[in-house]
Amino acid sequence: MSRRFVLCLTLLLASLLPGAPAGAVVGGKPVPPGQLPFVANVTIGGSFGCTGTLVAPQWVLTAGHCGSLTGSLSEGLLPSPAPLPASAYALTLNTVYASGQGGEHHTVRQVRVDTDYVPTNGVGNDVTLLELDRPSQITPLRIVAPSARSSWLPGVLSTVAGFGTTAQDASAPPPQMQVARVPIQSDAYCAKAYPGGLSTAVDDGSFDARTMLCAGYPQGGTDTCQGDSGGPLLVSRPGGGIGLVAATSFGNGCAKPGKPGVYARLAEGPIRRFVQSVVPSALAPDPPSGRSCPRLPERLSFPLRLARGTRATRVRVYLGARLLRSYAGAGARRLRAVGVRRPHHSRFTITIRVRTSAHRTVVIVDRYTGCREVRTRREGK
Ligand code: 4AZ
Repeated sequence: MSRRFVLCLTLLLASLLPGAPAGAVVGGKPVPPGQLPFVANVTIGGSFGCTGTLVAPQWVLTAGHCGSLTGSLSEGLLPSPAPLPASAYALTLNTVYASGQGGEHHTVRQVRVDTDYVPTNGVGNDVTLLELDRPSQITPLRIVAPSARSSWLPGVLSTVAGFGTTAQDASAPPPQMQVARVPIQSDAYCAKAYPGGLSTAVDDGSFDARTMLCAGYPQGGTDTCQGDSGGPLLVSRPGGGIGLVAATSFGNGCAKPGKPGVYARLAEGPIRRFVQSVVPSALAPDPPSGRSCPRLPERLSFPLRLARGTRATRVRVYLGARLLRSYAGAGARRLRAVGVRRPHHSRFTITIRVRTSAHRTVVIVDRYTGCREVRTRREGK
């Protein structure tokens, strides 16, 4: 479906009808064997270090401070894109056990730290891509498409996982990968929690919404912790399945009240562009292409771009005459399009009814899959 169509639908949105209002990990639980096979246990210099995610057959994404030769501001060091030697790494996929038992073992061929992982960006741009010695047999987990933005808005309950410690003062990580669920918080909340300057050692670090998001309960209790760095923050995708949205980055301690975990924002902004430049296949396409349309009468939908916080459940949409003709044929006379959002669902189902002298045409548009289907029925039978 054309972008212009979506744009026009959105721009020509004539009325918004107000509808119904509208621990690795601390506080988590062990991941059952066989689950989250794409989560990597990354060891650096032979000792437990970081977590990562397989984002392409031969690439694991981890934190910038897990790849930078010069370390991070949070350690009182100066971040830089100068990488640690590839030979320092070993990593394991497809096992929940820290021992690596039963897993797929890899060495690393190349280390690519985000080119903007520099002191002027504070603790931001905290991403490294590790090229593996050979392609993995595991299905990678890709970074979600920007059009799926509704899946990582504040309030969404995300899933975090990693091989890190289950308490802030733990001396060693647990024997099994941990998983927990934490709500994504608003940028304003995150900025208030991390108002500081450049160094987390001094003042908690400062939140930069361009390259970070944060997640956690206001009362604390559940969080990522030391060794989880680089590991995934996952959400359910609107089209089904799970997607990678962010990577564990830093925090003031672990699971403290008012100190949410901070995550590198992968799915949009500067970090997305960095990943695109090195491993384009790590990004889910926007919208997914090459899929055939679901069979009618399945309901299709697409997300309308509405101002944040809008709680509309019904929108009325008008199309210009030219677009109308292009969708419904030369005889199209009248059009009504109504989008309906079910409560707590982020997507709108758009159904467009067109009357011609002899036909009633229903156009169903799905922004997410790029599908467009037209059904025409003769009036009067
Ligand atoms: C770390 O040191 C670390 N509570 C990771 C995440 C958090 C704190 C520390 C967030 O790897």
